[in-house]
Amino acid sequence: MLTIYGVPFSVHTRKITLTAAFKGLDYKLEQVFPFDPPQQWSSLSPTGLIPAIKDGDFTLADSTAIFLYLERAYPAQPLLPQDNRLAGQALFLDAYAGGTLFRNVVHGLFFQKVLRPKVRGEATDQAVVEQICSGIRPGVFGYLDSIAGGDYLAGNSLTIADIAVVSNLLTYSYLGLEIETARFPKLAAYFKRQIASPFFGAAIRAEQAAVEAMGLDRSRIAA
Ligand SMILES: N[C@@H](CCC(=O)N[C@@H](CS)C(=O)NCC(=O)O)C(=O)O
Repeated sequence: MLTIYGVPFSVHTRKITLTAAFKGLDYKLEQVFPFDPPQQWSSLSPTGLIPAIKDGDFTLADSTAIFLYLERAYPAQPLLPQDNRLAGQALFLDAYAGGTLFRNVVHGLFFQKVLRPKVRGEATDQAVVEQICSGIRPGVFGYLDSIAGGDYLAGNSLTIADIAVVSNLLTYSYLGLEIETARFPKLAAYFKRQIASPFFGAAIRAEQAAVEAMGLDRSRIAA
């Protein structure tokens, strides 16, 4: 059985639990908080970050490396399009989700609104929240809005691009923050459609207990 190490509300762990679920893989999620890792964690994850996996005697870290491994090891139910150009676009959007949407927007907001008050016992720095929301977020959401007109982000079926972007937007929503319909109409509608789908709906229900235990806000997610 595949073991995935991480926490359910982590953007990158969710990318892998969703990939495994889409492929119908039998997996268990073993809880690892990157701020309080188990002994020998660095042998599984050299960066110290989550997620990592164990598949038989094989271990691997980094959500994109893990995704590409799973895509090749379990090719049924593909999440990368056959078409070379669409596959390239899907991988670009996965990189954009991890390198720009997460790194520049969601990570900082999660750190300020959840990790500082709930884990570190420090106050949220509202100036940083404001700078991310008003200074950085509009450009990132604006780009995503410009490409979010269809049912899916790369081609005509669900790909890793949708999983990576929706995973970020879910964690963003758990911060009690909105994707404003008037400002980002296509992105807001795309996200609403995705989370209403049976696939994402099941994932949202599966993580509900962990999300509530962390004191996150589910009010923007109608599961
Ligand atoms: N490139 C890595 C990024 C993973 C990552 O940033 N994970 C976050 C949780 S979503 C983490 O471990 N954060 C802890 C930290 O920043 O120390 C991947 O795709 O797996």
